[in-house]
Amino acid sequence: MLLWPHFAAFAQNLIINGNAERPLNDGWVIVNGNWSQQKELEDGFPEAQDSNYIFFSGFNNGLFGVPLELYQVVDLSSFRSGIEAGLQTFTFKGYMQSFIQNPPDTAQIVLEYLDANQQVLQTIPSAKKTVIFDWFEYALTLSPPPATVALKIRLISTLANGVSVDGYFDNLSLVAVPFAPKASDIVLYELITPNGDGYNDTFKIQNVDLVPLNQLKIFNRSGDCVAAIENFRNGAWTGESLANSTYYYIFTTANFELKGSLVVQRQ
Ligand SMILES: [Ca+2]
Ligand SMILES: [Ca+2]
Ligand SMILES: [Ca+2]
Repeated sequence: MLLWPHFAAFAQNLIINGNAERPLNDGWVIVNGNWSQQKELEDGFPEAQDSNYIFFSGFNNGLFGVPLELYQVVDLSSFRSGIEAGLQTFTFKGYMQSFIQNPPDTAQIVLEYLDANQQVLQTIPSAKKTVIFDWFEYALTLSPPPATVALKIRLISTLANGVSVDGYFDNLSLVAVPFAPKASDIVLYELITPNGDGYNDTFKIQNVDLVPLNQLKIFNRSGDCVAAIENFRNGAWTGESLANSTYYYIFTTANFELKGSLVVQRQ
């Protein structure tokens, strides 16, 4: 009997300490500036968007126009099979505000997709916001390029006025959007030539990692089941003791079933 996966019904925020309610060395890295938790409503600071604290890059008199940066790298490797298949999306949301000055200091969020070598695959910068009196909600849906294994979230505050750098941030979240793989996302190869030459030596199912709980059954022309594999993975199965012939498969997942033919050809 097969047990099918149950997707979590709640949306988990993948960002550590995304609301500045804990010290910023919990989850965040300071590039430059005096970033800290700022308690809301003290000394003219705004009300927090979430709970009691906001991200504040500090007092930096004279650093006009110098971007001060705080960042966090979120590991997305556990979503890799869905990202590689182009099916996994994420929702990002964050809030920005500036102090009531004219001109106001700026707040900007820059997102970067990183590959396994920490190289930047794509950069998504927000506008440099100067919203005062209220929080600006910055929200977008992310579709990472296939090689993505991490997302770098950069908070950048730049001084335009006064002695403190007042681009504020609060309540940042990154949530994976659940998806159910469809039959069209899965492709079964139709030929095995198990002779060790490196070509088609094992049976392959494209995107099989999207459906880790599955069942593969192989039948001969008489309809006898000659092989049954629970939770098939690529790379191992060479057709075992099957003689040269055409066979038929039924590949079963939680949501669909695929049927087709399979040729085993040993030279
Ligand atoms: Ca907060
Ligand atoms: Ca200022
Ligand atoms: Ca071969």
